Amino acid sequence: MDDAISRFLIASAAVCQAAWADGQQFNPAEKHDLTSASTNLRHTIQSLLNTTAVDIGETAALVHACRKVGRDLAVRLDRAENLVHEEASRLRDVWTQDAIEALVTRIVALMRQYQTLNPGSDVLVEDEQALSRLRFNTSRIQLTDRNEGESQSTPSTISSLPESIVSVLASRKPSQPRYAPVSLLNEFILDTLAFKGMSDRENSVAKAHDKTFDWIFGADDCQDPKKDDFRHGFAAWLETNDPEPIYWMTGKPGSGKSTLMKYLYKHPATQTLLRKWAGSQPVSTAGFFSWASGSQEQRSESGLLRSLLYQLLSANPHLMPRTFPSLWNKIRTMTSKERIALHLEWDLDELLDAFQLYVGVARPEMKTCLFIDGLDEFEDDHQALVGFFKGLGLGRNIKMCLSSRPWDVFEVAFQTTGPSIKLQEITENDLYRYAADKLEESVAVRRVLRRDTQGTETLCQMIVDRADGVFLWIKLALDDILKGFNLESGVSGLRERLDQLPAELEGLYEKFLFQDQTDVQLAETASFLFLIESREMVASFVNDVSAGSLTVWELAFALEQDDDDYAVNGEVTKVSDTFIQGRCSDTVERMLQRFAGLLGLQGNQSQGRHRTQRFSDNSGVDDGASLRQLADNKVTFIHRTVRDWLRVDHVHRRLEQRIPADFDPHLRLLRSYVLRLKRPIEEVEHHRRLDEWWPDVTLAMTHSRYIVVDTRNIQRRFLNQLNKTLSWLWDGKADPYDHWAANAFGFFQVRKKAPPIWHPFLCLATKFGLTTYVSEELDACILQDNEGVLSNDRMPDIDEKATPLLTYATEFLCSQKRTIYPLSDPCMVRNLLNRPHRINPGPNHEYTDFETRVPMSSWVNLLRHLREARRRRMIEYFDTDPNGTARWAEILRLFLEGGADVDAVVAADRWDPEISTAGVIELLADTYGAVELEDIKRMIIEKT
Ligand SMILES: *[C@@H]1O[C@H](CO)[C@@H](O)[C@H](O)[C@H]1NC(C)=O
Ligand SMILES: *[C@@H]1O[C@H](CO)[C@@H](O)[C@H](O)[C@H]1NC(C)=O
Ligand SMILES: *[C@@H]1O[C@H](CO)[C@@H](O)[C@H](O)[C@H]1NC(C)=O
Ligand SMILES: *[C@@H]1O[C@H](CO)[C@@H](O)[C@H](O)[C@H]1NC(C)=O
Ligand SMILES: CC(=O)N[C@H]1CO[C@H](CO)[C@@H](O)[C@@H]1O
Repeated sequence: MDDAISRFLIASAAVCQAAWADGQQFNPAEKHDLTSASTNLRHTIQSLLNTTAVDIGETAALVHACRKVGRDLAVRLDRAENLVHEEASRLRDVWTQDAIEALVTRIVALMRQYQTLNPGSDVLVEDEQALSRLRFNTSRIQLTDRNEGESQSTPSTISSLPESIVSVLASRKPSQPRYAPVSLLNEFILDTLAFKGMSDRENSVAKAHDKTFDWIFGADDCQDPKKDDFRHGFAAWLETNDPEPIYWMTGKPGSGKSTLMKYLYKHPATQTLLRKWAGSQPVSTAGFFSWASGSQEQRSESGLLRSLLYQLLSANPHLMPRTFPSLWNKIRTMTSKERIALHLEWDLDELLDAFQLYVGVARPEMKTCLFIDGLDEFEDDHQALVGFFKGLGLGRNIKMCLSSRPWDVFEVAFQTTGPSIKLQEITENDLYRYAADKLEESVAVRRVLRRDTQGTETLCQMIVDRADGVFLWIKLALDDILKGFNLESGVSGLRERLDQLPAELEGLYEKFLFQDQTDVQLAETASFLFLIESREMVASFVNDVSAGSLTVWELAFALEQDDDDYAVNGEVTKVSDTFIQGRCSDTVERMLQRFAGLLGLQGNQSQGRHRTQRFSDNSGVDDGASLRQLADNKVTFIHRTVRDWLRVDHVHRRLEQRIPADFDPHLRLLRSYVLRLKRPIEEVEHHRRLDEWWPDVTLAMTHSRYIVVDTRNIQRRFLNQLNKTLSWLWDGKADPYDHWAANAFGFFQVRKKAPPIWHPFLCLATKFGLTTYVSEELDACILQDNEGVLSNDRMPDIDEKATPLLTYATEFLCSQKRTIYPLSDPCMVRNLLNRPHRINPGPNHEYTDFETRVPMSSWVNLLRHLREARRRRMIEYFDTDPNGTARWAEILRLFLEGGADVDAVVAADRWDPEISTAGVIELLADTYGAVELEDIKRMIIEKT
């Protein structure tokens, strides 16, 4: 098999090169080259296709991808041959520059994949290098002939901001352009820089124990030479024009780096010392606490730059225009409506440019000090990160305090060149003191210890020795040994228990979760974990970082099966404080027990300025407020090493095996939302602000899509209760079509003029890809009809003009934009086509387009969508992704089998002329030469 793959790849590379040369300049010799290369390629494709591959895993994926590319290539070879026979025309008609570039890129990627899987083999090295050079050249050519056809794509990066907006505005107001107020523009740019969860980590870093670090800025000597060295050295580094711009702090995971960094960053003395350094100039400080268990943005270089720019520019807004000169000029002539409509996405290069500009303008007029924690936790290339900071340090007026694990890349960069400190060296006494304090906390233990000072000292020293600088280990180990304390065994009993504890953090986790728990308890631990992970996954799909951790209240309604009944039958009733108290403390207690304290609570301070202030509206002090805060607390891992350990394959698998067979975390979290609606913490309030529900609706609907285990067949009832409860809470107008879910479609202005939306919740469920639910609802309608129940209040007939479900099911056919909705799913389309009904008319039913209000059908809409995707270059050549061309081609096939009208015509629009069904398919097949499209083309020919 490997052999067949490598021969195929080499042969493809030869064809790429021949085709590329052919594209440069047509001459007969090269044509011959291409012909013989093609013949050779055909053989290799043949043998690739008829070897039997039974491999699993990555090799299987590679084989699949190669076969797919091979079959696509065969289509192109056929076509090229036909052309060459007919006339000695340019092969570029078949091999467009785009296609060649895509093929080169794809083959290079496959070659690299092959080499990773076959480390010893070097058969592909030369060809890969030749192709890579080619790729560089082709992509440069690309740059110039790309613009045509691209003009309609929506701008997403700053540099592609529509100049047209600016020029239109300029022509409208030829005199003095009206500029928006500066403060408004500052706010606007700051908002685009901010990302959700930006300061989560900073807030989640544990506060230093008691006065652990107070010696650093204290007046007294600490009687510890290492500490004194550090504190004097660090203070001097802060307050003088130290030639070394970088101070490096290093230590093992759990040794308290983040805690120390946060302490230093927040301490007023730091500011005082920095002001001495600055003299007459102002000082700016900014901090970033990266977080490996956090979102992408929280541990990426672009997240770092956004956060730093946000902090620095919030403090120095006057530097904004010079940091973002072109953006500034563009947005200041826009109306606020235009600005709101502008959706900016930052890319790393733009952020780097902006940061360099900022530093350039800030340098002469102020001093800047950055605190950046956890360099090892960044996902990016660490060497590049080191280079970035060292580069910043080259100029004057910037200092950086950086922390990381003691990895080689950082040691080499920082240890010998500048001041640095190893945490273990300065924390040893603190660890000792922490252990001693902790032991003293309980009266009973204290009494025993007092009687045996010698033994106590030995015990504390033992603890410190075994902890090896890791604070977290001591905390967990002490919690554990104190739990089992009894008077008879006394200090020696504690020592024995200590001896039995593993010396590594991971060992402790293993003991707490697996060895110290019964099977039943472990099952509960597993359920907890999978609730947490399911939410992480769903929050990341809908791009809502702030929802990534469950709150106590969300968890409280996800644990017990008993709650199913209230979710299905209960009324909306405000819950009592006692109820909140009971649910929350029960949930928290179970969480602490099942995770032995490895899960903790994170307070509410991290929501930032977007948070609605509803809880704090209550006048005066009431206990309810603190209860609600408890309910609002987020459940998080106490340290990233816990998260990392739980992600380790064999640990994860062991927990997976423990999940109760009828437990589905997504089903539970869907239910949790229904219950939170039905048992509100606050006074029930009817209103029309969908925005307030929308984030939770999005999460609940997405959870529903992932439900796998539904033994009680209850998903549909939960979703109907969600719809019913929100309908009840919705402050509806007399208008029968005024439904909360209708507000999720299009902008108000569009909606006002569009045909009404029928069954908006069903439409929404279709957009969210809830295949099972939608099918069950349709089956229920069909059953009703068969039983002769006349169209009743529940499902009135469909308005002829309303957009049908099939159109919603194909809205995200091949979009590359990130949305909260999934890509269109063939399964959903098949189910809809198989269940024709008044409210689900077939593919040819004519309705009125929601936005343009022209006559449309689901089928024509689909064709139009694909043609547009081609024009906007949203479709990949040689697409090997099963979720790519293969998926939407399958949807096309289903439509055709489901009776789509092959004589349908797509009307002309602003960009494209009128075109027939066959025309669209031919256009796609010709452009992409994908085997699936060839099949569709044949289907159409057979049908016409
Ligand atoms: C592979 O294809 C060739 C035709 O190119 C055929 O002769 C041969 O029998 C096939 N081998 C297998 C294993 O199917
Ligand atoms: C790519 O371009 C460079 C310089 O423009 C040229 O020297 C090189 O030969 C080209 N590579 C190929 C494979 O054509
Ligand atoms: C959603 O709720 C509304 C109002 O109760 C109801 O008319 C509609 O039929 C419901 N939709 C579905 C799909 O159950
Ligand atoms: C395709 O998409 C589905 C749903 O979005 C996802 O579960 C699956 O992993 C994807 N498959 C691949 C190969 O990317
Ligand atoms: C625990 C905690 O951080 N509580 C905070 C929650 O938010 C209120 C108001 O925003 C603060 O006053 C509390 O300190």
